[in-house]
Amino acid sequence: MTAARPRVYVAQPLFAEVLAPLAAHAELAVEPVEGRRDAAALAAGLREADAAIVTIAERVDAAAIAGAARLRIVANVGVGYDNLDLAALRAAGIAASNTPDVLTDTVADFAFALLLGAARRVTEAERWLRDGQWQRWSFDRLLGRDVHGATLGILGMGRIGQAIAERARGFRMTVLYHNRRALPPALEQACDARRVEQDELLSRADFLIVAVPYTPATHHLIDAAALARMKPDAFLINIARGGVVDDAALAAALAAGRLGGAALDVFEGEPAVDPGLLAAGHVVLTPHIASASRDTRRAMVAMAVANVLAALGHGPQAGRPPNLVGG
Ligand code: 8YV
Repeated sequence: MTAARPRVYVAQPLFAEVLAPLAAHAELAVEPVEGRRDAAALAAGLREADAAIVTIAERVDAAAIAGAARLRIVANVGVGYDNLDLAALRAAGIAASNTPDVLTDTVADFAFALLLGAARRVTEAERWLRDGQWQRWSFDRLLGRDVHGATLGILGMGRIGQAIAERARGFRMTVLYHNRRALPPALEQACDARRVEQDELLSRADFLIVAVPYTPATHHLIDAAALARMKPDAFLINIARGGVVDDAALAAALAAGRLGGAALDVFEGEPAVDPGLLAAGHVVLTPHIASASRDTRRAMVAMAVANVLAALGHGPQAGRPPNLVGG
């Protein structure tokens, strides 16, 4: 008698050709339609599964895995994994993995796209042009802020923060950062960045990029008090997670003219966006696409596939999924 093939639940219709290697070893149950799974749909998908691939759109908590007796691994497609309840997974003996490194450069590129877009008012200028408002040329219209030579503050100096610092060199920016721990001196020198306390970072940055993971400790790290410490013409860029920035406080600060502008790829309660942010001027808003390049999104799925294959006992890392998180 041959053993039943394991079943892999994939919570979103991810690139079929990248998922294909799984089919040699497992039955694939891929959700056919994109979208946010409600708790019942997710629990139903996980119940029969030996492994699962999920995205930020799925919240994998104790209720979601309550009936998942065979589940061995939840492979998250994303470097951030605040959508996974690691304690619940650990208690149930289920491993969890993420997709570090493959997206670092793509996300750092996008952080600069947001920074430049906000500083030079790119999206605002395009809206103005498309609205048919360009009737005559004017010397002082849509004046932006210079990026070259400005002071860049990076809050969170992990891999992505360091890749952002590397890019800032080309703009001859002064780079300050804050991280719980200082980088080793050689790395700090390579990044040409200097560690300062958080308050100094807030008060000195012309452009502040938020690049910390979302945890209970970083919830509303940028709140009304933090925003009040920033220069009145500074720009805030959030590529981390909604929830690290208090969006309502940011909207209020922008409405009161207490910041130069903002650029946000992530939002509290996304895909909903605070109406105050939608209404604010000098703001660039994008729908959580910092890692969304053609190659990187595929590489992220391939990494999740490798983690699942390893958890199911296949491939060079059989039994040792390479990107486990949560101890
Ligand atoms: C992904 C991200 O879009 O990696 C992350 O943490 O936020 C993004 O790269 C998201 O995780 C998709 O699931």
